[in-house]
Amino acid sequence: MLKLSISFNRKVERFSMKRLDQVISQEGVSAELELVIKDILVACKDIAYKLGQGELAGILGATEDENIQGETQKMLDVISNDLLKDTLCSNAFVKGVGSEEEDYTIAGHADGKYLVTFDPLDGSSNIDVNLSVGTIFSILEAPEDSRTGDDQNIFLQPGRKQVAAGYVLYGPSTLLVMTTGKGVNLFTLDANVGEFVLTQEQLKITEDTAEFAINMSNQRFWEPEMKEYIDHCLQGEEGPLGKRYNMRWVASMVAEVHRILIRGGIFMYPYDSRDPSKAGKLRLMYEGNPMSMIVEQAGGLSSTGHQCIMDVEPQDIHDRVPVILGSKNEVKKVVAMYGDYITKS
Ligand code: AHM
Ligand code: MG
Repeated sequence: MLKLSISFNRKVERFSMKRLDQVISQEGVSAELELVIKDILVACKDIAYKLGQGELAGILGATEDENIQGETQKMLDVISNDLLKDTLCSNAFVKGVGSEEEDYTIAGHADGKYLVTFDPLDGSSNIDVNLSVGTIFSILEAPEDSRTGDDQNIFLQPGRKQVAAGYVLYGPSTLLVMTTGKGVNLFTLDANVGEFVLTQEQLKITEDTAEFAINMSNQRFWEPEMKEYIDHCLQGEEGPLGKRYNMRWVASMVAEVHRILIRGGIFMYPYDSRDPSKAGKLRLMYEGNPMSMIVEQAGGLSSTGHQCIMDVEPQDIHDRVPVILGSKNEVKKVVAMYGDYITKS
């Protein structure tokens, strides 16, 4: 018993007890941006609480509505969206917001400096089965002399222009993973005091991996390059990649990216031919771009197969994008299959 308590105390001491605001100010982030990030997290703490209540609060299950992407909205999709939207639109530094659950962008304050896009509850097919879901956010600067935030054109900037990106993972612990362009830090919500506390600094994704994540049930709709890569993985030691692969699929991008940050891996939601008019399932401005910024800041790579995700020029707030991201050397192998684009990193 004594031994156990000693090692437990050591573990606690090892954690830096820095709070989120201390970390952000060390990164030289402006006071305005800090207030925007803090407001996102105020809403996320509320979402975490509501997810914890679940059936007790009568908020599981679907609504009768669909979002602009034709997906049925869950009650918690709508609640999470309202919390983020209402909190951010009353922040004086937010010019506008764009959300997976809103048809159009919404104006905040005319003089606001920042634009925020978010997926309020990603992986929401997991809600009713009590599995991990998350909130993803991306922050851009509003162009100077831009019109009000209900003009979506001011949002249409490539991911390279993001000034911050992050996600909150609602799992056994509530975690925040965030970057302001100075590496990636992991914070754990201490629910007793309602603060995110730094629990891991400067996350780095391992360069090599033997673990892939893809929805195999879509295999027949993939492009030949993706079919070939997965075929090589499945051949294991005897195949051209020369190693045995493991597979994971949580159906929650936040959970998949988090696993990759912690132990390496590759995540793919590639283009598929189910609906040829769509470039992929995932959305560029509030899924692909923020996750790419996090992954690249942690030393990984992200690609559509043909170009870096953050170089894609958006045409619409709800644009879709093929996503291949994770451990650098494995992403390079997939990209090499497509042949017409070699990553610079
Ligand atoms: P959502 O934003 O509607 O939840 O959809 C995005 C999610 C991702 O989190 C996940 O990677 C993917 O959809 C799972 O898709 P599938 O249903 O094909 O497993
Ligand atoms: Mg999503």
